[in-house]
Amino acid sequence: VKELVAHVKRKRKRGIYQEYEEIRKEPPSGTFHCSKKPHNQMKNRYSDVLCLDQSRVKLSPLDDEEDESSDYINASFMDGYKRSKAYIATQGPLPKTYGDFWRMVWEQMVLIIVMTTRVVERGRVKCGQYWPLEAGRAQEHGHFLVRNVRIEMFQDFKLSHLELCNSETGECRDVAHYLYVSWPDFGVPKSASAMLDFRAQVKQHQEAAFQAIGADWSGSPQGPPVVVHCSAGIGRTGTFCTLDICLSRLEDVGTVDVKQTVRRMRTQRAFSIQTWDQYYFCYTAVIEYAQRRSLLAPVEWSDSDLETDSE
Ligand code: PTR
Ligand code: PTR
Repeated sequence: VKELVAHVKRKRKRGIYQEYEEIRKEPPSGTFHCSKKPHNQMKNRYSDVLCLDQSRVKLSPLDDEEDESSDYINASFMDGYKRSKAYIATQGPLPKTYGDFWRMVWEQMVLIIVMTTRVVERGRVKCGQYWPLEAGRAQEHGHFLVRNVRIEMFQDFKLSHLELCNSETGECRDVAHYLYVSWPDFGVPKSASAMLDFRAQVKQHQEAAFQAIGADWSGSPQGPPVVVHCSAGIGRTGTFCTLDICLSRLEDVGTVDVKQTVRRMRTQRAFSIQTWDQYYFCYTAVIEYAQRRSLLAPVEWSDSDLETDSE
């Protein structure tokens, strides 16, 4: 971590900006054929945010369906720290993809959904209301019934305990829905503190949930992926997952590599991390975390460290 601080100080904001620009210039490492199929275009929230064929999440094709693209959803598997397919990064569901979204959650045995956008921001719709907002309410999507059992309010997030029932099989499962509300509409949080608390809460929940289903959490934990989404599923989603990966590695072996983490992530979910300040935030959040855990003495930042356009 000390090296990380030295790296940030040496490069200053501008150097980190250049590091991000390098990553951004690299061409996507794969094709987007499936996302571009005429049948599928309307299933993408943004025409310029497509998913790579190699890592896309495939839905089981619907039986009585003339639509040969019924296996498509704009969602990508992403590896975590020492864990393949730790996350599914996806866009905020559209009304016409609510059924597909819940089908994916069911098929992939998802237990936790992390949402890092609000439904409406600055008067613009960023994501559909694909789950029942109030406790006691239910919504039907295809052959799934989603019921909001109970809500817990926290300062920066809201946890809805959902019950997902499959009317074809009669089975029901509990799914936790974490809605993070404190991400500013533009840019990134000034302090990472709220985000770090949020991540800790999700992680704790995940460990408990995995234990409950008998997954081996120690060593190289396996278990169902966590669904993470924002509006497009690349900016804030990529930032959250990068931070989660970097902190897991820091906890395990005491090192961090933001650049490689983001480059690797981009081979699974193209365009992950959308702005350079999201990228810079990953660095400062790791440093804040290390200080909190007393892995690092308080860092003295001089103004010149934080200048954007010094040479
Ligand atoms: N996609 C935009 C661009 O390429 O310029 C940048 C952008 C990034 C837009 C993030 C919006 C973003 O976040 P939000 O979902 O909060 O509007
Ligand atoms: N076409 C959109 C834009 O350029 O604004 C794509 C986009 C939207 C990209 C939102 C990123 C966005 O942010 P996030 O992934 O955090 O929802």
